[in-house]
This record gives sequence, structure tokens and C-alpha cells, in this order.
Amino acid sequence: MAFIDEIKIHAEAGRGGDGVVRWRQEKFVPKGGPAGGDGGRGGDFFALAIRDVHALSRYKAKKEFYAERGEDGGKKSLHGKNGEDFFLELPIGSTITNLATDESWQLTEEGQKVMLLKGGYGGFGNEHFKKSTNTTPVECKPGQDGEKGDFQVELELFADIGLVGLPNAGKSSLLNSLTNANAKVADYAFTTLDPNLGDFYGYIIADIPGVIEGASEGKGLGVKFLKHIKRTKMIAHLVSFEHELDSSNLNVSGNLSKNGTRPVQSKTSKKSVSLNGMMKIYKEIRKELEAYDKKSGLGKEGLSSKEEIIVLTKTDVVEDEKIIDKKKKEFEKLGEKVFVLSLYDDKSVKKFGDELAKILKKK
Ligand SMILES: Nc1nc2c(ncn2[C@@H]2O[C@H](COP(=O)(O)OP(=O)(O)OP(=O)(O)O)[C@@H](O)[C@H]2O)c(=O)[nH]1
Ligand SMILES: [Mg+2]
Repeated sequence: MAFIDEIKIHAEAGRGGDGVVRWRQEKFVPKGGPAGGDGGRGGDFFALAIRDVHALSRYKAKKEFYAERGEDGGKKSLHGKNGEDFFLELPIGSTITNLATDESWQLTEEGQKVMLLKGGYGGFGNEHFKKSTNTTPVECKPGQDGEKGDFQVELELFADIGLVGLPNAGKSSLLNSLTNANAKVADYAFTTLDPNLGDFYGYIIADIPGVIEGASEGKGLGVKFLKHIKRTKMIAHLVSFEHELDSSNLNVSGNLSKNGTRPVQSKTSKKSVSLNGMMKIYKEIRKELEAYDKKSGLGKEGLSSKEEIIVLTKTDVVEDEKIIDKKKKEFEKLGEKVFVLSLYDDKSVKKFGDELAKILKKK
């Protein structure tokens, strides 16, 4: 399912029902008094926060929504029924903006209701206009129009931790192995085009498309999707050992099962990879995060100021354990928590998962 994070809709609250002119009809009373009831209120228009990040895709085809009109008044002073309120279901993390007034609302928790438009009042029936000086009023009022508006809804995901890194760093594979997610995994760049979410002991992990050097200037998929981790508590920055080695040290199999949770076979095939070095790549990505923060005016609230853990992935491509230790130490000098793992090594993934659970619990 395509992930949709922005929609525009037209919404109208219900119009009030009309008041009516009616007369009391009683036996032996040829012309009874006024008995026209008032119209009912038009339904209000609400946004309702639900826990479904794909909710916006429901509104791909239908873009106009109406709360119910109030019923007209009736005879025998009957008040018309109020129109039903309309609840537009939107995912938690949505920001709704009224395009005419610029007023905006944020949905931050499940079940939250925000009134966007008020329904119109019902009109008075003729009974309402009865006075001692006028016992047979023929006056009644139409219902008021409900408020109307065009709205933009923008979704920014809420996650506890976001995975960032170059394409192919193993973000989606790690998400799949830690959570129930079933993100697409493949050995080409930009496999992930839309964010994937996974539930990790009640914490949400967000896997987003890969970031490359120059992304903040529009290279690759750009940086637009980084907004989805803008509100995470922390980020995990993944860097693959593939970038450290020369081809003679390299043992790249990449043959994990489709969802990336288990190796299918540990066949080794030597591949040559670009030799940029892990630290260099790490720093490039940090630069992109900083550029994004600057561009979006996030300042200290930005991605580059978030707590970060570093995950050095695909240790299985390295034959020499010493290289792994050396790299870990080099990264630890940055003052961040550093983990090393390979999806071919269940123990390393479990160890990371246990530590991650502890870190998230502490937050
Ligand atoms: N050898 C090895 N391969 C791995 C490991 N983890 C992931 N891979 C492989 O690396 C390739 C890329 O993995 P993905 O999980 O799709 O990488 P990604 O970071 O999500 O990539 P994008 O979505 O393109 O940004 C896939 O072929 C995986 O099977 C690992 O620990 N060792
Ligand atoms: Mg991916």
C-alpha cells in the first residue's frame, strides 16, 4: 500500500434544519395557535485521532466530507432532529490546517477529538414568534449554514526511535528481525521508499529511506521523509562494515531471506565495494541531518541534537575480528553508544535488542 502523508480535503458541517409554520389542529378549534417546530442543529465536523499510519490512504479518492443536516421542525411544535456529527478519522501525528484561516491543530493521542467546523443552528418555527400582540405569527426562519472549509492534513509519524543510514546499511533488515514488521529488503539502494514501522515491546521503531551525501540538496530521495523521525526520542545510526574493507577482506554474501531476518545460506561471494570508510560515511550522514535541521529551522530540536546510538552492521563481511573491535573503539571515541551486529549472528542481534529495550525504557 502506498504510504500517503499529505492530503487536502473539503469539509462542511451540517446546515441547521428550517423552522416551519404549522397550526395546532384540534377538534372544535377551527384555527389553533402556532405550532411550527424549530429546526434541528446541523452536525459538527470533527477530526478523530486513530492509531493507523495508513489512514490517509483511505482518502485518496474521496475528498469531500459532510456532517449531517439538521431536520426541519415539525408540526405539533416538534423540534427537528439534530444532524449527526461527522468524525474524520486521521492518524495520530496528523497536523490539520484550515487553508483559509491558517488555524491548525495537532493530533497527538489516540481518541483525541478536535472540532474543525461547527454545525449551523436550526431556524425557529412559527411557535417561537407567538406574542400576546400576535397570536398567529406566520414567521419562521431557515436553518443556518454550517461552517465550511478546505483543510490540509500532514502526517508526521510518531516513533520512539528512527533508523537512519545509507541505503543498504541494513535498516529494514534490522527492523524486520527486531519487530513484526515485514519491510521489503533487497541488495540495491533505495529499497525502502516509504517509512516502515515496527512494534518493539510497545515502542515504535521507524525505518525510513536511506540518506545519501547531498540528500539535503535533493540527491537520492532527498530528505523530505526525515520529518517522520523529527519527533522520535532518539535515532539509531547504521553504518555497514561493507564500507570499511578492501575486497580481499570482504565476505559479502547478502543472501538473507526475503524479509531479512535469517540468512538463507552463508555462501560467500567476493564483491568489490566503494571504499569510503565507515567513519567518513557516518560523518556525511550527520552532515545531512544537520543540513536538514537548518533548512527546517529545527535548531536544538533537530535530528542532529537527538540522542544517537551507532550500530555497525554486517560484521559477517569481515573475516578479521580485530577490525571489528578497532572500528567499534574508533566510533566509541565519538562519545556515543556503539553496537556491532550481523543478521547472520543471532546472538549479536539479541544482545542489541536487549540493550535497546533497556535504553528505550529509560527514556
Ligand atoms: N551480509 C549481510 N547482509 C545483510 C545484513 N543485513 C542486511 N543485509 C543485506 O543487505 C541488503 C540491504 O538490506 P536492507 O535492509 O534492505 O537495507 P536498507 O538500509 O533498508 O536499505 P534502503 O532501504 O535501500 O535504504 C539486503 O540484501 C540484505 O539482505 C547482514 O547483517 N549481513
Ligand atoms: Mg530499507
